[in-house]
Amino acid sequence: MTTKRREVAGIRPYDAPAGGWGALKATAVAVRTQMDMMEAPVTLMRTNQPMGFDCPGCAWPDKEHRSTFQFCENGAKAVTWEATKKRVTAAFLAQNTVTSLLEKSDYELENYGRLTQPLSYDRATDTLRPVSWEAAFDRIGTVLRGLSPNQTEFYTSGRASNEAAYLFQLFAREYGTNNFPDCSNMCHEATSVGLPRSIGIGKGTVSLDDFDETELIISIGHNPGTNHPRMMGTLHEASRRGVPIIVLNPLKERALERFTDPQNVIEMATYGSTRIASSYYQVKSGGDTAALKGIMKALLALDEAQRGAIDHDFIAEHTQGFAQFSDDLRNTSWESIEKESGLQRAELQQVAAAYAKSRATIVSYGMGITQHNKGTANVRLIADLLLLRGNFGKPGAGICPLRGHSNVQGNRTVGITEKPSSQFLQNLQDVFGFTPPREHGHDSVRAMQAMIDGQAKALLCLGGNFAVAMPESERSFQAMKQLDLSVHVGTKLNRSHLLVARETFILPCLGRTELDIQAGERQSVTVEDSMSMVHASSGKLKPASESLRSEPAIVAGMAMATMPQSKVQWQDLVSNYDAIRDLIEKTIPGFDDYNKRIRIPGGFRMPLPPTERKWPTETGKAMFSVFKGVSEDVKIQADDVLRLITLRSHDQYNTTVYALDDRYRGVFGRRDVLFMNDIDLEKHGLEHGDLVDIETVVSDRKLSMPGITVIAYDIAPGSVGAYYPEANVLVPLDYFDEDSGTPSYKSVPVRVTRSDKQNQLP
Ligand SMILES: Nc1nc2c(c(=O)[nH]1)N[C@H]1C(S)=C(S)[C@@H](COP(=O)(O)OP(=O)(O)OC[C@H]3O[C@@H](n4cnc5c(=O)[nH]c(N)nc54)[C@H](O)[C@@H]3O)O[C@H]1N2
Ligand SMILES: Nc1nc2c(c(=O)[nH]1)N[C@H]1C(S)=C(S)[C@@H](COP(=O)(O)OP(=O)(O)OC[C@H]3O[C@@H](n4cnc5c(=O)[nH]c(N)nc54)[C@H](O)[C@@H]3O)O[C@H]1N2
Ligand SMILES: [Mo]
Repeated sequence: MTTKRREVAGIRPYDAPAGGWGALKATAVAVRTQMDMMEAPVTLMRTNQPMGFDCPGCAWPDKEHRSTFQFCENGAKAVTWEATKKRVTAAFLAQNTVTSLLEKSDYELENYGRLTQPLSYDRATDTLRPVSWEAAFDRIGTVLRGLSPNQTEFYTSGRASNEAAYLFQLFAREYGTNNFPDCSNMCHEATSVGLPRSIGIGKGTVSLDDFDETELIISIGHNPGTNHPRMMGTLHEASRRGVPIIVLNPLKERALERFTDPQNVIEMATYGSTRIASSYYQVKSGGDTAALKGIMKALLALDEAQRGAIDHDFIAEHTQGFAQFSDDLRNTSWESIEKESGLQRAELQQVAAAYAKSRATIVSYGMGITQHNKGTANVRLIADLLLLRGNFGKPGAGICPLRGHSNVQGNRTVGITEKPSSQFLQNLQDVFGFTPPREHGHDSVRAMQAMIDGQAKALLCLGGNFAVAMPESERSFQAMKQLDLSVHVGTKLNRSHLLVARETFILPCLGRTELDIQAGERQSVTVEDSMSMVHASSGKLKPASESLRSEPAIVAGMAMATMPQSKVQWQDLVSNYDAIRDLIEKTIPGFDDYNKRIRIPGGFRMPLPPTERKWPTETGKAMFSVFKGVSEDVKIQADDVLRLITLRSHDQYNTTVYALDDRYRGVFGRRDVLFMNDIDLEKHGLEHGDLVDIETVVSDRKLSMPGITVIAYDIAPGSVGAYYPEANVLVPLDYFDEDSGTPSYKSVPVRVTRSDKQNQLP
């Protein structure tokens, strides 16, 4: 970038490495603005410790939960945000109508602090008013009994514990529905659907030890410096061992370039840093399908030239479908691969050559792979790549999906799914004596469509911010208001709570960090991390208010009020969570000696057959996939159509915005920007700092976002980026992966034009 750019407010390059002193400073600010200084150090030290709570930040594991406190800036933000001193009081709510609160930003809403008592919406005054727990439960029960079960949607956000999630699915299934929209449907559903088809189980296969032994890491479509910060320690270590790290990502992400480990005294003292990516390929948004096919095509060519680039013995013994798979690769042209991926043949050949040399490879991936309308196919292509060299069931190798919410994987394991297996339903029937519904239910997109069509009448949310997380805000916000009943179990106020239905209840719960006493005993819950480790989590802080209840207690309260004749002993389960775990053990495989094993520090690992080269697929073999062609289904392709990526900033947790900076990308105090490559700026006749309008290219309706400041950024040409959740107004609800139902949040076809508002700039 040689040309001198105009100054744009809040935009300045951040030249420092990720981590380091910048991260320490940011942590201090988070603590100062949210927490009591006396409590903060103790609370932070308890994160991910044997007798402490599991970090609500991300699902990256810890070495046996025994390590000394691992510093993590964004983990600290997640903890301090929950352990804040700020409170939403009845007096505050009496003074602020729901209509006026809806004018506030997502950041302001949560920043009012913790919810302190159950609330119900009062239409006459347009305010949220305190209500007793019993009155709330009674009314929820009465409304639900008046509906047919399939008119109710049971939404889960992946922070809920195994115990709360298990009770939630039990409630819904005894009530009579499999409608389980779930944050996973917007996140790693492509993994949950794609991997079972390839290797027989929808989970990652690596452990932290594998990172110690790996010879190559390929990182595709995830941003660990922000979203899985504890992974940075692992990558840092690997890089220092000389392990090549190949990155495929349209954006230059600072943490994937270089990182200073705050635990490393020398690096900190000398202002040093470690390079992370050994090579960085800026694939186009949605271009991974083509890139992966290109790498594998090159690998086959290498093998033809000199046998040994692929593992023929492994393929013969353990897989099926190789012939069709390799035929398809041979028939895919380099021209189409280069065009769609935005990468050169020679670059993809380099990746193939590095891969052919490595005896143990890990591929890690995140939302850059799954949130596309070919997300499931993308995941399967990654599995294919690993199968080609037998990178399952050996040390240092495997697939590593980076999960989202800290217990999203556990929620799935304990039965939050709209497509339950018949065996699981039978187990419920045998143990509880009620007949669960067999027909499949709604995922997130289908639930929202049912709400828009008026088929769904009630929505119960175990956490989360459903309407804001979903695509097409205009329609999803309206759908919330059409409901007869919405119920939100949450810790902080958010927009979904305020998009009130005919009747709305907000039920405040204990957070992870807080002490949970039932029948006089301290309780712990359990969670499963990205590497299938299940362990206990137990908070110690004094609850934010005396009126809070635990998530299991709230779910049980609603269930008892809805089903007075229930066959489940809800009260006993709430009195002692061991009793919930006993039921999980009885109905779900892999939880043998559950209560015993979670009392061992570090917990235990769920079964992962592919790590022993066992493949619980229909054929008993690992399956290659065939992806015809190279591209996503883009309804409208034209020269001036760009692909929009919706992104998280460094200062946010999903719809929770902690602050307005995105330090590593050089954006400060604002979120109303569009990242664009210099080449595209020039093509569009735009300059860094111009005001633009974005419009989604859909045929039948207008989705637009006016008045955004376009800024020059090192992003693949043809791709642009804007922040989630603001940009959800642009994501079409009906543009999703058919296999997994995941919205295409990372490849929305858009046009960008100079804004009329430009003239109004000062
Ligand atoms: N601090 C913090 N931690 C979090 C979260 C948070 O919001 N804040 N969210 C949690 C949740 S629920 C989740 S799911 C995870 C999300 O963690 P990530 O998977 O890291 O999610 P995103 O921020 O959406 O970033 C996606 C990355 O993919 C790249 N990308 C976008 N499109 C493409 C593409 O087409 N191809 C490729 N190869 N790359 C692409 C983007 O440039 C970006 O670097 O993090 C979890 N942890
Ligand atoms: N455009 C676009 N949209 C996306 C994405 C994207 O990349 N781009 N990513 C998608 C992804 S990966 C995900 S996972 C979804 C996230 O969707 P959700 O999981 O629905 O959203 P969150 O923002 O994580 O939910 C925040 C709320 O959870 C509540 N909460 C926090 N802690 C607790 C707790 O301990 N218990 C309870 N009961 N409630 C709690 C608080 O009230 C808070 O306001 O968004 C999706 N939407
Ligand atoms: Mo997620």
